Amino acid sequence: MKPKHDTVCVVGLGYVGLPTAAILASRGFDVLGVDVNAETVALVNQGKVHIVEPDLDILVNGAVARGKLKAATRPAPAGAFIIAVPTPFVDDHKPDLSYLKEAAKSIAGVLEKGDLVIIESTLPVGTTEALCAWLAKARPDLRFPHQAGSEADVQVAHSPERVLPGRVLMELAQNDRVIGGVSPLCAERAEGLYRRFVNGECLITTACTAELVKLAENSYRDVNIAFANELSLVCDRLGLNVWDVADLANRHPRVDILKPGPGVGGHCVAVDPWFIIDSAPGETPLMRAARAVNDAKPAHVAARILAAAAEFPAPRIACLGLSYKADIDDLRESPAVEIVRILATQGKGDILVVEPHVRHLPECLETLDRVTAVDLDRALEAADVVVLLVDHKPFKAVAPERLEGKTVIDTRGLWR
Ligand code: SAJ
Repeated sequence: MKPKHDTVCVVGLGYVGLPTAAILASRGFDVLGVDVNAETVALVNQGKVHIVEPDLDILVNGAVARGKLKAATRPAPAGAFIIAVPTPFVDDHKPDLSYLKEAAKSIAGVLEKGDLVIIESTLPVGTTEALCAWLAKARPDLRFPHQAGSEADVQVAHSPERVLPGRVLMELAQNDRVIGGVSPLCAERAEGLYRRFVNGECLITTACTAELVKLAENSYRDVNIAFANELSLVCDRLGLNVWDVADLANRHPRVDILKPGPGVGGHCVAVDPWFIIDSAPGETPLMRAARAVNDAKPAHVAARILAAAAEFPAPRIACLGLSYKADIDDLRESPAVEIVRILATQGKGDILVVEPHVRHLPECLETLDRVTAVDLDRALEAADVVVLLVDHKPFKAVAPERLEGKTVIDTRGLWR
């Protein structure tokens, strides 16, 4: 066994925690990955992965085979703890910190003087200090940095993950890291750990600033996508092609309009603005409006499809793609799923869904009898209306002749 400072316990083996655990193991740390899901733990211990991410399977397999990565459902003593659990919101858009509280509870019992705790989960401002207070309550025998500053026994920092699904391993190493310490010493300790695998710059700040930086990044993207989506509504109203408008406007040296689409999905860009809005409701009309524009887009697209389908007595509508963005298998909060659901519950005819990255329709669609999963050839052959919902690679290759005579609604500008 290595000295304790070379052991890391990663709590949460999702699309951030598992790659982080595997990279740490590949850089010589002894890593214990912890997850509440016993199936995930069993898979990782067999050297397998439960998420689709390029090269992750090879890295995990190698780390497990060399005995550098193990998984368990409970944490064990380690020099550093990295928390990467979900922080979603509850129904009224309030942050749900229950997974983080559970993670804190689970590590509190094994914490020792000299340890380092880092949260990578996205957090409302003030949560890293709140975590210090939860840990201090559970462990009155230890001093924490929100009270003891540099005299603390345990150092606590926030270093938000910023990796893009589909490019996680590359971005984990190459992206710059924002590291916010509850005290300067906390940040210094955390930086020492990240330096072992980050080739980008480590940017040191306070925990609260790091929290808002991460939220600002995803909110910035949400607001800018909302602008593109609003422009697409304007173009629909005026009978213009939004991609032509955006492309030409983007030839201006200081304009960079993002891509309009069927809406904003995934668990990050559509969620994080709410953490800012919740903490400063009176100051955030723009972010709130952006959320409303992006959330309304699937219903707008569905209405367009329903109007097009109404031209046919028994329309066959091919819907290409279900994931929340291109070339991944993640259906979480996907606008494409919502659009298919609206078509199946409000329209008529058959809906033929093509999603090359998943084996089964999600439960919310599987139970609807007018929805069938088919392959691309069958959908294109049968369809009266072809709707492009996700710009997956195989859809890019569709020859224009195959769309001739059909009504085409391209929400991603792939076939223009
Ligand atoms: N989208 C558009 N138009 C665009 C760009 C995206 O409609 O021009 C849509 C996508 O189709 C998708 C949604 O927005 O439905 C979000 O996709 P995304 O690629 O913008 O972002 P995510 O959610 O996959 O990952 C984001 C990233 N954040 C930023 O780019 C600022 C990533 O770096 C973060 O690590 C991740 O959130 C996270 O975990 O917070």
